[in-house]
Amino acid sequence: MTLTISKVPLSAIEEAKKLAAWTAVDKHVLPEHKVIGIGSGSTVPYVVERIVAQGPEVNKDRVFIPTGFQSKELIVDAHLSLGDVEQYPIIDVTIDGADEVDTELNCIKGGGACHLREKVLAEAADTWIIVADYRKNSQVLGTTYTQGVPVEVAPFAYAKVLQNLHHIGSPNAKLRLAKMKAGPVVSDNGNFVIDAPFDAEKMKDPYPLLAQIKMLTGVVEVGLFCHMAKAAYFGNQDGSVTVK
Ligand code: ABF
Repeated sequence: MTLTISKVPLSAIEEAKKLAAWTAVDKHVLPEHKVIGIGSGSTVPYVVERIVAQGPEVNKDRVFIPTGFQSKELIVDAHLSLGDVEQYPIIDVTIDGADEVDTELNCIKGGGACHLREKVLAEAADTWIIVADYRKNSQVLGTTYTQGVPVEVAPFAYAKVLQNLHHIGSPNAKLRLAKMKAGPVVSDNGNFVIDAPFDAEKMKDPYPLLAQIKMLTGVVEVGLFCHMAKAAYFGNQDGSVTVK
C-alpha cells in the first residue's frame, strides 16, 4: 500500500503512525457508525484526517466524543460535531493510541495523562481499536515503555497512594512532574499522576496487578487496559501493517 497524503515528507515513525491509523479507520469506521470516540496522542490526528476524508456526506450525521482537551481540539478543528459521553454513553467505535501493547492486546496507556477518559470511552464502545507505530508492539508490558504504569490519583491522597505502591512492588513509583519540575502534572480531571514501574513478572499478567492497584483508596484510574481491545494496528517501517 502506498500512502501519499502530505506535501511534506514525514519521518518513518510518522508514516508508520499514519499507516496504522488509516488502515484501522478503513476497516472499523463504517458509514453506519454514528457515534465515534476519538482518543489522545500523536497517532490520533491521522485517525481524524482519515475520517474527514470519508467525506461530509457521511460525517454530517455523526457525533465525535473526545478523550481529552487535545482530541476535543482535533474534532473542532476538523469541523466535526462534538459530543460527550454523558449524552452518548454508547459509542459505536473508539480508536485510540497506546504507549505499549502486549501479545494479548493488554495496553499501557496514560503517558499523556488522559487514561481515565480513555478507559471510559474504551468501555463505552462496542468496538475499541488501538493504533500505533511499530515501537509500541511488545511481548510483555514495561519492556519499551519503562516509565511505569500511569496511576491517576486524587491530589490529596497522592502521598498515601505512593506509599502503597512502594509496598506492593513499585519502590521507584514517583509523582509525575511537569516540565522544569514546575509542579505535578494535572490531568483534565484535576488529578495527579503517579508513574509506577513493576518488574516483568508482574507485568506478564497485568490484570491482577490492575485489580490490586485499583483497590488502593485514592486511585482514580490505572493506565493498564486489559482484555478491552478488539484489534491493534501497528504501522511498520517497511510500509506494512501488523494487526494483532
Ligand atoms: C494516548 O496516547 C495515551 O494513552 C498514550 O500516552 C498516547 C500514545 O500515543 P502516541 O499515539 O502519541 O504514540 O492514547
